[in-house]
Amino acid sequence: MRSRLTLLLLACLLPLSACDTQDPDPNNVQRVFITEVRIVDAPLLRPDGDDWDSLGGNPDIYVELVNATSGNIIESYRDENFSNVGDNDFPLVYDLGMGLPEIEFNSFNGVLAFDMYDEDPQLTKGDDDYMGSTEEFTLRDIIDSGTPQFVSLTSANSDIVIRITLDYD
Ligand SMILES: [Ca+2]
Ligand SMILES: [Ca+2]
Ligand SMILES: [Ca+2]
Repeated sequence: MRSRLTLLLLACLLPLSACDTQDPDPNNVQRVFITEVRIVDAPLLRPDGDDWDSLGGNPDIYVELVNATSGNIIESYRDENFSNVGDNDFPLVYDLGMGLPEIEFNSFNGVLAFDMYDEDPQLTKGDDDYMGSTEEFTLRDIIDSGTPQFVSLTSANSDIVIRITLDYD
């Protein structure tokens, strides 16, 4: 009886420890979580040198994770923008799981990117100023590169830098 129980316990524990490994096998990833979105840098002036806001000055920054192929928004932080961002405010950190949910994926081939906006106090998102986008990426490429904990994404002219923190299951 006792040995049967031990076996049963072992059978339960083994899959758990497999899920908990620090260095997951890229061939065996079932789910990917983005647990932090960290805006390391952003353009604080428009490309022509003007302020993003005519009255308020500094930008009220938020990002959206989008499917770059379809344009569909996967996650928007418009309501959690960082207002009147100055040079000393970086990094701007969304610590997901602490009030905002982690972003979970179970398919990895979608082409993704972060779009950045300056939130403006009108009614619709179309009134916000588009500030730029990071490079496009796929979770498949990230997994195949060795399941890194951190990935830095930059815009073509490098004025946007976003670091994401990843967890694998
Ligand atoms: Ca504006
Ligand atoms: Ca502002
Ligand atoms: Ca604004």
